[in-house]
Amino acid sequence: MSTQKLPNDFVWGYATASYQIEGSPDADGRLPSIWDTFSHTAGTTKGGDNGDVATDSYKRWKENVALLKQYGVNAYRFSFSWSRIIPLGGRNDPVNEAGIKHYRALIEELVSNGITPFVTLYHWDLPQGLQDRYGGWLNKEEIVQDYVHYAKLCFTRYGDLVKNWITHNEPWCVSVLGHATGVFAPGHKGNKEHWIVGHNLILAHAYAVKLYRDEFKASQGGRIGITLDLHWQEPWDDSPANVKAAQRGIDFKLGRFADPIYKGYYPETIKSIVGDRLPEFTKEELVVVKGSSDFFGLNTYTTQLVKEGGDSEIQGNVKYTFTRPDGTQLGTQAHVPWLQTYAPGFRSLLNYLWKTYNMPIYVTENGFPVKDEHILPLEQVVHDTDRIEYYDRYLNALLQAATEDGVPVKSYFAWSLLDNFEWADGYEPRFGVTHVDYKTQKRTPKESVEVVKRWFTEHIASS
Ligand code: GBH
Repeated sequence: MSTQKLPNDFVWGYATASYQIEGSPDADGRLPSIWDTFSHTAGTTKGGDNGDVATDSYKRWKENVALLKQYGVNAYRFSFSWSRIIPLGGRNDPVNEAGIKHYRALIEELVSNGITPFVTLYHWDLPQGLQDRYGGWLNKEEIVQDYVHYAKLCFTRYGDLVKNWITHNEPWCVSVLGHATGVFAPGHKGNKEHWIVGHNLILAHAYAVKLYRDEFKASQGGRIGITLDLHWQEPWDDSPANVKAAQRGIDFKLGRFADPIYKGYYPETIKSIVGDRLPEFTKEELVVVKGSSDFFGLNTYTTQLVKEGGDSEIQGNVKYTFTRPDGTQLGTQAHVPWLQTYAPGFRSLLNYLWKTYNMPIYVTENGFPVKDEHILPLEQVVHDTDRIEYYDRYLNALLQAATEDGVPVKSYFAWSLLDNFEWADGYEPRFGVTHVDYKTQKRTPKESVEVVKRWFTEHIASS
């Protein structure tokens, strides 16, 4: 095991998102988001689950900060519910002081406990008002202005204390799951809308960053960027066709956002397949888009083996599997079908991002839901061996990337602080390092808490 250490300013903690933990959908003037509407529509989520109560964290936020403190973190990543701050969402709609006050109190409590807040402005819960008014992310002229206005309000009200901003969480999910496969809100299907939505998400991000840099950065001294998601894509074997397929798979999942933002253009592989369904940036827009992130925010959970073929344009006409050519599985199976533990892929991904985009990397999510944890008795739940194995391996892969490969990794946020509402999968998968009893809201730390805490105590340099 490597004896080298992460630098003493290394950022680590846990991540959450507003709709997944808060509950209290009607409290203090909040109006619905598209996730309230979607999860209340029959057939959209497992068991008909919704975020009405979740982990009750709108009320129990102090308890959450106390847990973070107990867990030894130096940072916490969470998101704002836009419709608590501007209930209808738009630039001419009323601002809700009660909503603003809630996040102000949370931020102050974090800071006074020595925990650095990392705020995500948009983790998928668009105000329903904007979806109804003009189609939400589909309407470029409107959504870019409304998003920038919302961002400006947040910089103004919180920027004295918040120095780390994330514009969007995983625009791929908003685009593809929200507007192509339809498994996430607002539940649209098709092969055209998601390219428009992705394009508009990039623009909204870029104009919010421009505003921050023009009007706030000098006085507030913070940083701002976007978080993208990728399962590392490893060719199934070394045949040239599969090697090429893996790169195309990465382009369709990550490059469609990362290349415009960090390099200033869409990948050729996408242009050649999607043709004129892919919107173009104007010259003026490109100036704003290119270089519009101070860092590379990364959410990653697993690795996929990639084969050429298949007719899914959304995934770049490649096929995915966890089964190696010799018939073995890639790693330990999680409760969700899309996740197996494979830490070497994490190390490869960190190297790929550094080599391709040359930006400091903030890992903003990484975590593991233990198989069948929702039906195990609590004494077994807390003994979360597969999660411990996962964190141990992924953290050591991160350390190797940072120390042996020289990749500038700046943060690690484990997903998640608490078991929570796992979107279309409802409450069944449990990603938390803290067990939540949804009947009583009692929190119980799982053993992984101590393992992660000890790991960081031992692997961050003391000065
Ligand atoms: C993250 O998404 C989210 O940011 C977070 O809110 C979530 O709770 C966490 O991961 C755990 O899932 O692609 O149709 O097979 C990670 C990306 C998107 C991967 C949804 C799994 C499953 C649906 N995830 N995807 S599908």
